[in-house]
Amino acid sequence: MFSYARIQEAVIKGESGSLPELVQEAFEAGQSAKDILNRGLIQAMDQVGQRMEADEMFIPEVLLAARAMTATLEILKPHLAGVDFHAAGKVVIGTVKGDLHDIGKNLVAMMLRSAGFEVLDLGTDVPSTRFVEAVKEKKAGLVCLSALLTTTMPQMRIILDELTEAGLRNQIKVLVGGAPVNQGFADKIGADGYAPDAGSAARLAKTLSG
Ligand code: B1M
Repeated sequence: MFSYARIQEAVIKGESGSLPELVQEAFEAGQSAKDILNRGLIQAMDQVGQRMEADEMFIPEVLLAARAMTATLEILKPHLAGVDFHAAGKVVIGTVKGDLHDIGKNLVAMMLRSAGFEVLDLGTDVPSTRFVEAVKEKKAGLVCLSALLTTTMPQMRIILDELTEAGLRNQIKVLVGGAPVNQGFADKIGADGYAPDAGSAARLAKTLSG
């Protein structure tokens, strides 16, 4: 028997195997792909984000949920023609120059995608000039910067300065994160926001893009 609660539960528990059948049941019950996306998958990932913030879900479980969400999206994609899937906005994300850590950044990118953002992931060790170019090319509204080393955190200020020099700063919101980063540092360098984890990053991104 179809229910959105069941789809949400399957995504949250990372039950990739049961999702094709649940999606099929939803279609047979007359639900549209758009509804399955918004009322099933995206709401489930919102809950994942909240549970992560509350320390009720941890990285391996979040990765499983994100994988289940991605696999289900593949099933829905052919039925989603015409749906503005990236309605939340465009985001450029990367780990700053000199820094090769990408597990947290990948998690943030996944949560942003799940929240409906179109995400351009520049990878790791990304020079400041590349962030500026990407914002211009992509006409992004948001940049998310990740740093895991105290020695690479200063890159974030350099990127903010270069966005200002390029005349882009007033068109774009900048979010920062990563283990050594905190709200005080974000305030000091003039970032628009700081998020301690991927769930709150996606939530803050939505608020700032709102
Ligand atoms: Co490195 N490393 N590492 N490392 N490494 C740390 C970060 C370290 C704390 C370990 C330690 O000494 N205790 C330490 C940094 C010390 C410091 O500067 N304060 C360290 C060091 C020193 C180094 C090297 C210099 C070691 C060496 O070679 N001597 C070297 C540097 C290489 C380089 O980057 N140039 C190095 C290398 C590596 C590996 C390559 C081996 C590997 C990275 C593999 C990879 O990422 N593909 C690695 C790893 C795995 C770690 C630890 C163990 C784990 C990091 C991780 O993935 N955590 C780490 C110690 C630790 O944190 N316990 C450590 C899990 C991940 C989910 O968390 O990335 O914090 P995190 O992301 C979180 C939040 O921070 C937030 O969301 C995520 C969770 O939801 N978040 C954001 C992250 N980015 C965000 C962006 C946002 C918002 C939120 O945008 C808005």
